[in-house]
Amino acid sequence: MTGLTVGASQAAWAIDGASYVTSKKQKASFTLEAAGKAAPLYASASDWPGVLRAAKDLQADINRVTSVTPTLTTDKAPTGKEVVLIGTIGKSPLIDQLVRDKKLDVSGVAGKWEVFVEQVVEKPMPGVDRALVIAGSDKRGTIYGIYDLSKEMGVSPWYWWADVPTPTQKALYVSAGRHTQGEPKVKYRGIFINDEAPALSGWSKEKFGGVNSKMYVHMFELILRLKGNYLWPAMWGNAFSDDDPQNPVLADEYGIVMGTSHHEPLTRAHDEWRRYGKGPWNYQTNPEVLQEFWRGGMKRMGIRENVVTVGMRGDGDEPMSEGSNIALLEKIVADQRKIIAETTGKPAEQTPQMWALYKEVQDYYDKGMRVPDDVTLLLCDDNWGNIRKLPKLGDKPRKGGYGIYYHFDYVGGPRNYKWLNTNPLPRIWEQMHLAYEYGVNQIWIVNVGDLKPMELPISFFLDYAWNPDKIKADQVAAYTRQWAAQQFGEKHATEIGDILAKYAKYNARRKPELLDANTYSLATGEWATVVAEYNQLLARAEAINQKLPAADRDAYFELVLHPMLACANLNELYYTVALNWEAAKTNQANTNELAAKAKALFAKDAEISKRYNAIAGGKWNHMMDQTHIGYTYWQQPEVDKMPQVVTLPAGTTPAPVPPTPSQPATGSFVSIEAEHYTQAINAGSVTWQRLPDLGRTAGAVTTFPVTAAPTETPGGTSPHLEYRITLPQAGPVTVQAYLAPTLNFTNGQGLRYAVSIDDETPQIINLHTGMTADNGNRPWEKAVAENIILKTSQHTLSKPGEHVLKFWRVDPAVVLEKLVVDQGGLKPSYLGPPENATGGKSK
Ligand code: REL
Repeated sequence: MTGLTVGASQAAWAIDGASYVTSKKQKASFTLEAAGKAAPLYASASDWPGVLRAAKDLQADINRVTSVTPTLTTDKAPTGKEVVLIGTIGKSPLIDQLVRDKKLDVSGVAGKWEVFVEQVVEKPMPGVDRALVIAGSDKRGTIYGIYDLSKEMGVSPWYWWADVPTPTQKALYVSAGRHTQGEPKVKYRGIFINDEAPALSGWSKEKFGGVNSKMYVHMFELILRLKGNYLWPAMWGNAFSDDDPQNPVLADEYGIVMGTSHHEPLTRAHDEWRRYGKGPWNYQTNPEVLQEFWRGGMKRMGIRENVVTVGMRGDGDEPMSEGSNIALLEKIVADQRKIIAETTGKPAEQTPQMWALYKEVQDYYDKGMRVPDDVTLLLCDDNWGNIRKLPKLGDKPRKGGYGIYYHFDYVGGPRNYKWLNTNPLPRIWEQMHLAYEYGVNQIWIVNVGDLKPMELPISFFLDYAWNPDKIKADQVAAYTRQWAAQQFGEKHATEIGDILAKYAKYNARRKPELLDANTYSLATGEWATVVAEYNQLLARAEAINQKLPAADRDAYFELVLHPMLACANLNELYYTVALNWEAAKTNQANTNELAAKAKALFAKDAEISKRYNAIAGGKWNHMMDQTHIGYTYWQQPEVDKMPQVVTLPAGTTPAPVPPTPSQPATGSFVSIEAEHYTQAINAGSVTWQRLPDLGRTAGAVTTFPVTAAPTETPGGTSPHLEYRITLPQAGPVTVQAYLAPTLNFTNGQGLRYAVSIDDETPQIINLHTGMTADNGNRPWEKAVAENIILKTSQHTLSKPGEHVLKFWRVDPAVVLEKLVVDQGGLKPSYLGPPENATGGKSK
């Protein structure tokens, strides 16, 4: 990297300010390294082992950037012109002395949760001219301070997990002054490694001999570099504390708060019950054995940091039996808390706990089940990234507060999605913004599958959790660009950012596991367009690959090129199968050629996965072992299966190949992207807000604040959007509204909007009529599979020509993506017709 400011191009999130690390000396800046000499590092031996360990990472990181390794001492404070002093307030005598001497300003730091400050201090003590002090309010505060410096120096948090090379510098300076990011807004911010077979399990077994501490230390380090603090470990045949006793010890030493998943109470992995459990997993019939089992978990936990799961589901994450009732469940929690109190020797409320309202457990809550106030209520999404429930505004605050359990990966209905990233950041932003605004700030945890290839959404989730106020709806693209810059430098950051955003957007139209030849419409040319879009992305990704230095290529393949290759190929495969079927209907001459092409694309898919597994000298072997072709129901196929193609028998008289169809751009319908409104009418505090790039085709529109009361009687000057449209005839029309699959998170009557044309009375439409987020509920399954809620209303036009379509706000959090007004003749398609009007505004 050639820029003068190291961090400006490297910092993960520097939109609001330049980096404090530069490669050029500035007035009163601190010299971390120059002319082959690095400032010595010091941390007190009495500090947390996790701080001392992270200080060693800083030592290694400085070497990564400058090829110079600074000394690191922990016994006597270093002397010299310039030194780096690292320590935790209350644990490092040296830091405490600096505070007493009023050399270090710890206002807003001391006594807080996970706060760090980095300050250049003149004459901190005799014999030292200037120090860079990295101080933390607590263990993780100091560790985050260390890793923040590393990140600003240009070391990506993903340097190991995605092989991101570190740009080298001749010198490193830290600008004068005080640098801090304050307290995180969300207390526990973490990931859940889940559904980890075959990919992560196979990889970890080959590289580390199992899902053990040799692997986990890399994960702990990554989480801390991303300023996360919380982990639910892998549990598919894996049991974190039982498999390797070093796992929990090292997690605690590193500074990771451990948990177990929503259905694994009192720190006991599900697989431990399979290994050691006696009798049924049933509290009614087997309470003593279960209590003993759980007691063992709590004893093993000791004083290590944990958020303890309470409650109970059926064995293996199944619903409890019909007969289970709320009284029994409340008793289970009460008994679990007795065990917690007994084993910790402290009142139960002094141990952080959470109760997850996952699937049917939420029904228990809705029917009145309660847990003590200090237990965090972990609210959940529907496993498809749509939040099911949020606290009611104005409810009495709970001591344990609320959390969210979110998914980037899932095993279950209507279909597993475990392969590649299908989670566009704008929607994650919108849903987690909603959660935050409704007061969910105790726990944010996300199911990330095998961890790879979810690098970008993981970074975003944890960065956003740190401070949701810092990333606005219209800054999500800038975040992605900045992330791309962190991994690959400034030069191609805009292009790479856009490619990353687009590929997740396209994949979210329909998860790859749900794709088949019938997904998109052949007749309208939709299939051809979708494939062309993927192929354009791939061409852009390939072009950048050619321009990148060889050292960047592994990281680039893992993060950018592989998903592009794989998804473009997969879509082309199904498209080719669709063409083959169509050709076979009329014995077209190209039928067999298309069948052969489809087979070649299927073979290429396996090649692409193989290439991933071989990247970086085989470092990620097995990470791309996940099957993804040939699903017939929710569960994955054992092996990828070639979709059926038709070949014409020899001797068939071939028919000519007809021209490729395309959708007519005009007709007796109008299709408008929601963000292309003519006019937005705001009222009071309620304003219309664009959500750029959210949705299947363009961006979306919603109203803010998301906590504002409903507009019960829309009309007149109440908040609405106007779209000027022109239609050739008078008479009946259907208005189709394409809406993001937001759920009825208020658990009220359902979210509503209203729609009218010209001076009609607005018709109120409920998004959630007949929809509950349950497997087997058809409207919900359709909405998540198609990633859209499509609602229609009937209207009558009094005259041909120009009209004003009005989309009225009723409830908050309704996210509109697209409107289609149809007078008849609209051909069916998956995404709806492409835009053919702009609502009267020039595009
Ligand atoms: O995605 C989920 O939340 C659940 O399906 C998992 O937590 C579940 O426990 C599964 O991995 C196996 O038990």
